[in-house]
Amino acid sequence: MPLFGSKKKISDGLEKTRTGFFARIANTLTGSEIDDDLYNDLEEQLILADVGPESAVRLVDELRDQVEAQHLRTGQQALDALREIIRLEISPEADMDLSGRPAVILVIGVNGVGKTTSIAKLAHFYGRRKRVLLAAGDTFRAAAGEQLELWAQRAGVPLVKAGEGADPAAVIFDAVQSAAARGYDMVIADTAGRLHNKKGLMDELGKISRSVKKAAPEASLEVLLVLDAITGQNAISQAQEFCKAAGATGIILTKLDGTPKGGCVVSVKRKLGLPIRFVGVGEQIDDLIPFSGTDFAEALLPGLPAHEAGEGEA
Ligand SMILES: Nc1nc2c(ncn2[C@@H]2O[C@H](COP(=O)(O)OP(=O)(O)OP(=O)(O)O)[C@@H](O)[C@H]2O)c(=O)[nH]1
Ligand SMILES: [Mg+2]
Repeated sequence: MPLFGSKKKISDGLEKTRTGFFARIANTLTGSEIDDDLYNDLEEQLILADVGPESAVRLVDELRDQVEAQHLRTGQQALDALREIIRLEISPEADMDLSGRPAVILVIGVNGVGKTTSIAKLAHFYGRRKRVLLAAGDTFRAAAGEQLELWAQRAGVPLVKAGEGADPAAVIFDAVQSAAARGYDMVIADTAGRLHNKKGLMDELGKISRSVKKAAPEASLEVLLVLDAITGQNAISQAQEFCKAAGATGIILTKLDGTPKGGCVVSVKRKLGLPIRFVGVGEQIDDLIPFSGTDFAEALLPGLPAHEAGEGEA
């Protein structure tokens, strides 16, 4: 069955992952008897797909339990069970908090992971339904403001910007205050790239978060940490420190189109204790997908008809 809309976008964005390591996982399951060799192969392949060793062991243990408890006999049944295990593993427990007036989304992360591009995509995504204002909180890197200004124009969304070297907390304060006064629904704020071990820069993120509440007591705040899927498990290990220091509430996983090892999707939530909210699958303004556990589990390990259709392409 051909896929349409966002399902097609997910499937295309995950193409390298799906037709690479996860296709092998699906083939291993559907082509073998369920025995110890199969579980060992599966664990190895999950690790190769960058699911991470701990998650790989846990997924395989869980699968083994379910196969026994439910008396599953065929590889196809085991595949369906694994898809469901992955779905539960990655699904967010609740939606993002966008209840405030305005709803503020602060975007943070290390250098070059795709923060500014993701903000442009978020502006495009929310701008169709809400009144969105952007805040150019990266006052550190030369030309960062101009880069965001260009994206803001493309997304058709206004921008609050100050000169290079301005205090980012002040820029974001102004944006939130002006959004509240002018009836905007949402403020999406950029920040300069930083490493978690630079204490001064990490403290600055705390100051920015506090400035949001000061600017508008009715504001809600989501702090989305951007991770680059190409660096996969390494990015997740580094992010553990980052999350603690910066009070992140969710993850944007970018560049999933650029890696066959998209398995890190599976371990982000458990390892960081934070749900993935959006996934980047390209450099264009509409290459951002709101994260759904069901859709991603299905895209990684398609059910039988899509899988058979997919085999011809691989
Ligand atoms: N293929 C692909 N490229 C992406 C994606 N997201 C961002 N990029 C590219 O990654 C590069 C860096 O993106 P930026 O948005 O400037 O990253 P940043 O985190 O704001 O960088 P700094 O502000 O320098 O810290 C650009 O070339 C983007 O086009 C994605 O989902 N897929
Ligand atoms: Mg940037």
